[in-house]
Amino acid sequence: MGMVENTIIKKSAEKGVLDINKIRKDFPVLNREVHGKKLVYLDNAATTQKPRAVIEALVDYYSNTNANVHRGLHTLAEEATSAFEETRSLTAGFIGAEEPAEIIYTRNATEAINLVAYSWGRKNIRKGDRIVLTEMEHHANLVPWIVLAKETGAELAYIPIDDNGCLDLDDLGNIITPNTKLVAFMQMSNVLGTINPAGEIIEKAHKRGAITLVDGAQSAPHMPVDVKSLDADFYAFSAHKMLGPTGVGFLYGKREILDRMEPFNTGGEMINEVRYDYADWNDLPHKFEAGTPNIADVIAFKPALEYLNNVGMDAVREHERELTEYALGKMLDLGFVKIFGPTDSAHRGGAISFIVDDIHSHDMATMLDTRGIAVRAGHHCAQPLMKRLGVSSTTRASFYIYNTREEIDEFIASLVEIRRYFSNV
Ligand code: 7TS
Repeated sequence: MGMVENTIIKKSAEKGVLDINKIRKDFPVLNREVHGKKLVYLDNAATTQKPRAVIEALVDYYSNTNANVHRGLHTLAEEATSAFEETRSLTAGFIGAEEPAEIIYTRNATEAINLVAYSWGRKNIRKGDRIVLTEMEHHANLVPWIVLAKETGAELAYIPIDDNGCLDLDDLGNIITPNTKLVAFMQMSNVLGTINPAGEIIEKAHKRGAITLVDGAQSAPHMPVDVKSLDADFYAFSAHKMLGPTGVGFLYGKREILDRMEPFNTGGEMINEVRYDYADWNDLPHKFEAGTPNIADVIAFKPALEYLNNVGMDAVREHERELTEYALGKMLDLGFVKIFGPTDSAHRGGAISFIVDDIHSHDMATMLDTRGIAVRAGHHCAQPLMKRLGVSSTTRASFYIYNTREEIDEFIASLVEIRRYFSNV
């Protein structure tokens, strides 16, 4: 990573892939206490914490640059524009896009998926067409298609999950029918942790002539991703789940598809020529970026990507795999924890959904919080999946590069105490 010295990856003789103590020093929030206890942040699937470099980039931008992009000819505007576009190039490289213009800035992964549903979907999906999703989708990759299907008269079909929380692909050839226009699915589940075989699904979809959209909100932050070798047509993800600021998301799309699409929002910045009765569109990526974008947060995402590149996504994945294996082993050993999703760390990421006896997930999360442990409880924006699993909610612990085995030990000890507390009441 150019000038950034790579001291984060440990030498192979040492235990663990990453020098976690060094990493933890880069995240100011990890020093704080919650209810008098040291924070144990296990809600990374919701959003991750930010390294100092990201926080400083925000302050630096507003302190020293702050100008609108792509329109000014003064020094500040030129600096802002070039930093804004540098993030785009780095993002393109991070996911293996052919060129930066294939990366569209959005507010989040949700907006990226909606962009496809509106701009591509409303032009290409007709009555009788099929949209294939999976039973494990987040509402972000579900509701836009439910709305589109309702508007157009298209039908929705779902790739089922098996009892292990993995996609059952046995019947994929029949689910992706010749009238299927779109196959949209998550690469990694925010609830089950499952890593789906994206390449295989994309290949099957393409054989039927369907377009594919990969919801990478949980995968891009946690494993190496290469959209070109996947051959994904669209790929959506969010900066805030990968060390970056909130308010920035990305839609990757193949140029030949994006070029044929109509804009999503219209107004300034996205036009080529406007007359009182006419408008045509700017080139990619600006065609899809109407109005003043989230300049500061885009610029502050660059150090987040540099941080991940410096650690290396293979090392990120391996650290989380080890941590997940450790946590799953300990949780299963307790004998009273029901885990949803695969228990083999090779096929899953670090989001672990669970329930303990009949303790409500909200009670569990509240009790963990009193011990300084942050987890999420609820339906995790996957209500149909909850129904499929036969529960109304789960508690979820999810890991990232700064989490340690000691934190998992504290989490496990807390589960034991909380269960004892509730069974005594
Ligand atoms: N897709 C998946 C798989 C997600 O996990 C999320 C957010 C989104 C899309 C939407 O991302 P956004 O940045 O547009 O909001 N998932 C979660 C979660 O699991 N807990 O909080 C947010």
